[in-house]
Amino acid sequence: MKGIVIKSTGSWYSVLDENKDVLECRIKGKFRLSGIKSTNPIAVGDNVEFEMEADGRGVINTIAERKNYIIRKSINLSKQSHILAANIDQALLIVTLALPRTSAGFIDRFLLTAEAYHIPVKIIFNKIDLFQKVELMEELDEFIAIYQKIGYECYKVSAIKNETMDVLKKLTKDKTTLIAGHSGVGKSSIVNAMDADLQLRVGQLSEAHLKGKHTTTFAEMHPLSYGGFIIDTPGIKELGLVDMNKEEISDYFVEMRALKNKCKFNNCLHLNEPKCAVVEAVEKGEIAPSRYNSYLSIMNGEELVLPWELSSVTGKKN
Ligand SMILES: Nc1nc2c(ncn2[C@@H]2O[C@H](COP(=O)(O)OP(=O)(O)OP(=O)(O)O)[C@@H](O)[C@H]2O)c(=O)[nH]1
Ligand SMILES: [Mg+2]
Ligand SMILES: [Zn+2]
Repeated sequence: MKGIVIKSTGSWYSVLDENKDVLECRIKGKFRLSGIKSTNPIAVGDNVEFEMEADGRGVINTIAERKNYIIRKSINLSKQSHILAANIDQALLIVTLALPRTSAGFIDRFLLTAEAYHIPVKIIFNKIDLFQKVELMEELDEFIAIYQKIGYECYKVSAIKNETMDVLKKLTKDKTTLIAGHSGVGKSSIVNAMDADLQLRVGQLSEAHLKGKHTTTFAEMHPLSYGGFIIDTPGIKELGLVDMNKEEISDYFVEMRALKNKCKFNNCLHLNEPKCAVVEAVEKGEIAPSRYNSYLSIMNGEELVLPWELSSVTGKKN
């Protein structure tokens, strides 16, 4: 029998089979994945094969090859990673300029990582109901213009305005979508508003810290009533670092990559080199200063702070 893992609780996995029944399964023997040391061999999003046992529970015996996965790196010395989810088609990066305000630096770091692993990202600006003032809306539109100009689709939504959810339903239908973003930006609220059949826990914003509490604690995949799956990930809790060469970084800033061949030196790092097309574009206002600043801070080795690392490396059963 075949199915897809929609929840993992350590030793048991909930598997949605081809008849849309959810079965509890465990793993037979040991699964080892090449390349990574992981605390969990199977994650939500994994396509698996299993057999039913006499007690009505299943035993997973095969994991299909993954097209990608995200892992959360451990922060202790064990070097073990935790696979959060596999086989992701796209990410919706939920951000807001209301509380807790998302920084351009965070968005740019997320986009960089997603570009590196070829996961398409759409940016969702939530909580627009809080933007009554014209100045705030203008600020929001200026912010959005930066990302639209370089090719990222942006949408303005509010989890409490149902009419703004229609576009998200279209975007997510029949796809496996990772819902990403800081704690408290409204990921779970948006998912609940997109599909009335889902009722994820929504946290209260803690006024004292102006940061959300971490209401969602582990990744879980939710089948959408209109087709497709949503993976609601926890907000930032542990921080994962992405290893990337300095030479590579501008390849994942799409507007810089486009200018690469116009720099005088083909190994130009777009810092102080003469006749650098990227620096010229920044001076002419063609590249947004905030984007270039994010680039500089990453080049300066300032932490590439992301809640997880995306990976396109295939994990296989030995
Ligand atoms: N005014 C307003 N409040 C919102 C909106 N979306 C979410 N909220 C509120 O923001 C708070 C956090 O929402 P959640 O949906 O729990 O946020 P989350 O991103 O899932 O947070 P974590 O699970 O901790 O990562 C809750 O108090 C929501 O009611 C919105 O569009 N407008
Ligand atoms: Mg949540
Ligand atoms: Zn250059």
